[in-house]
Amino acid sequence: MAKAKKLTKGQHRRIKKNLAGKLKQNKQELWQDSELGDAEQGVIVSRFGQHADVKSSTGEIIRCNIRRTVDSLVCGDRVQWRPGKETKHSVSGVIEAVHERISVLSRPDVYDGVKPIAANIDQIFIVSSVVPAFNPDIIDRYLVATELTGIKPIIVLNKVDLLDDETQPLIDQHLSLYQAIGYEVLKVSSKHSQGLDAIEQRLIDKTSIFVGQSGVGKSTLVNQLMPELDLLTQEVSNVSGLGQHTTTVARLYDFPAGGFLIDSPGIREFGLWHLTPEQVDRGFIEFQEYFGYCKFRDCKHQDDPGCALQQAVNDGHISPLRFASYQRILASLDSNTLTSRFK
Ligand SMILES: Nc1nc2c(ncn2[C@@H]2O[C@H](COP(=O)(O)OP(=O)(O)OP(=O)(O)O)[C@@H](O)[C@H]2O)c(=O)[nH]1
Ligand SMILES: [Mg+2]
Ligand SMILES: [Zn+2]
Repeated sequence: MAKAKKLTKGQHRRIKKNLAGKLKQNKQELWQDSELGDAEQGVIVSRFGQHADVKSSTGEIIRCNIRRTVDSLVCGDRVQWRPGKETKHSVSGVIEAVHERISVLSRPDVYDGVKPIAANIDQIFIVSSVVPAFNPDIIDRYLVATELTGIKPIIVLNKVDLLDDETQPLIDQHLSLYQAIGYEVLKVSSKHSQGLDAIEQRLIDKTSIFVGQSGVGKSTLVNQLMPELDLLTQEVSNVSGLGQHTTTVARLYDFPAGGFLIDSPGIREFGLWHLTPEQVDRGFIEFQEYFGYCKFRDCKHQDDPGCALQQAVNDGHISPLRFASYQRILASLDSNTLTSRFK
């Protein structure tokens, strides 16, 4: 059998673009004005490619096409949509417009630039756990993102049942740091239904999202909170030691006691390449009172003489762990060759 020739990245992109163009054309032909009912309001439950599921004001979930004029649409968006008088290829309506967002959580993507993940969120539960690995850098990166968007972060340590004498003190040290600077930290085990009340209480009447690495147990937590959903979960791989990216698309669920909960796909890294150093500065809340007091106005806060931040670390006011994490984030902005794509 002839060996299939590998496509170059450029060819892939062109094919994807052509296909997208064709899909758009088809979609335009799909619905005439006379085939659609009156405009209604709804919320996006999930978005996938050219389609999205909308929850109507009566609670029904309707699969819709997306009008070409709608250029950005994610889970949590409030929309105006129109029902089709009949269903075509399992699509029963069209999304016509998106209402202004009160908040949006975004992350940069190598191919697509800055991508929104979810909209109109009140709080982000940053889920971590000892398996696959406790990763405070990812927590810090999410904290920067939330400080810039005004969305409230809550740090969750899941799988406390797996902590042992070696891991517990290290993780406790990190978590108490977050508590000391004013963040809320919840320790839970979804496996043993431990500590879930605290999450439940905070979900009521809010729109919340669970984020974090793949395999930390986001979907397991959702299942514990809403057993009727029975979401797919998967063990962390024995081979790679990593999560298996089981959840593939963000999806919004009604929380029975009021509010919405979004389960999101796990990430490997949370890039902040799209931010300026000044924005990263704003993301470290306990550093704020020291900015502006360095000896040199253009202090890079590395090993510059007279650095007020470094002094605060020496005096025990800023944790060396957080300071090191801050410097790693700043370094990652510099070393990123893709930055130009996001300008
Ligand atoms: N021991 C223990 N295992 C847990 C706990 N919570 C979840 N797990 C296990 O962790 C694994 C991963 O859980 P998932 O819920 O699929 O993780 P996820 O964060 O949704 O992963 P992605 O969808 O890939 O992002 C599963 O095998 C769960 O059974 C816990 O509290 N304790
Ligand atoms: Mg999941
Ligand atoms: Zn400085």
